[in-house]
Amino acid sequence: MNTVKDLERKACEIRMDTIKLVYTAGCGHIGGDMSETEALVALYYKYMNCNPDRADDPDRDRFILSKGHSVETLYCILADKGYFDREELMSTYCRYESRFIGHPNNKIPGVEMNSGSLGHGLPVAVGMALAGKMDRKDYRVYTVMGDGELAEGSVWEGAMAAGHYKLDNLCAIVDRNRLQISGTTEEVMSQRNLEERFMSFGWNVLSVQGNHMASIDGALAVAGESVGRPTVIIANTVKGWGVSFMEDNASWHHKVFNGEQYEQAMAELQDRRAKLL
Ligand SMILES: Cc1ncc(C[n+]2csc(CCOP(=O)(O)OP(=O)(O)O)c2C)c(N)n1
Ligand SMILES: [Mg+2]
Repeated sequence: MNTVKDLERKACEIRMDTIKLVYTAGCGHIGGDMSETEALVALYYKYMNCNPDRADDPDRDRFILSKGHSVETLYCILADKGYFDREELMSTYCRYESRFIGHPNNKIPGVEMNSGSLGHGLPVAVGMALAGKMDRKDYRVYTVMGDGELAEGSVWEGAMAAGHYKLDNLCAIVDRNRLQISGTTEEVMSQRNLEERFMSFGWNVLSVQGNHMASIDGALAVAGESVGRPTVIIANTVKGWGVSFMEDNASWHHKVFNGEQYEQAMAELQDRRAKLL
């Protein structure tokens, strides 16, 4: 799956699966799921060397969803790729005794790290990338962080270490949707001069429209060419992207659809998908 149109179609299908999952389970972090979809789809369907038949392959590329609350998109992708049964996910997600809890669980094939407590994905990704260098392995490490998450001090320790060790096998993506749990990042903890801050730690910095597949695709290709510097892609996104009434609305950080909203969301995405055929 290499063309931008194929990836756009896949992103639309993953959004529909994610919405169905959240509606069926009655819980989930749907706003951040929608903003990160292009990045995760481009990674899993084009860039990452990973295979469900060899989920523990030492040479696999690694992905850490540092903003672990938006796990529904990741689970829908892993199910679609065959890491586990889609029906098990759909029927048990967030239910009592299910292995599919509401955040990434590393007992699930394909999940590298438990996350949900924000601020830990980048430091662990740095460790994995450094280990890859020390072991002379060719694998790459990717992580997706939220912009609210950047308020955690551990993110900046990780950023400093990645620059120091010249980890060009590391690519971090910031889901820059400008909202966090209870309002705008500007109100809660402003994130000004993000590009300059990463640059000052020795990173290769790319800033793109994060819900535009061709832009994310291009940035990931450029990240793969970086020599001697880790890459950060500031993905300027819209929280809730793809469903009109959810877009750029903080109240959809962690809200569940009623029946009417569910039907409308699915209808909008079906329309979009039809245009992509
Ligand atoms: C250490 C920590 N503090 C607080 C929370 C509660 N929390 C869950 S999601 C969230 C907002 C995250 O916002 P952002 O990183 O921007 O994610 P997105 O907008 O992509 O959903 C917060 C504060 C948490 N999970 N971990
Ligand atoms: Mg955010």
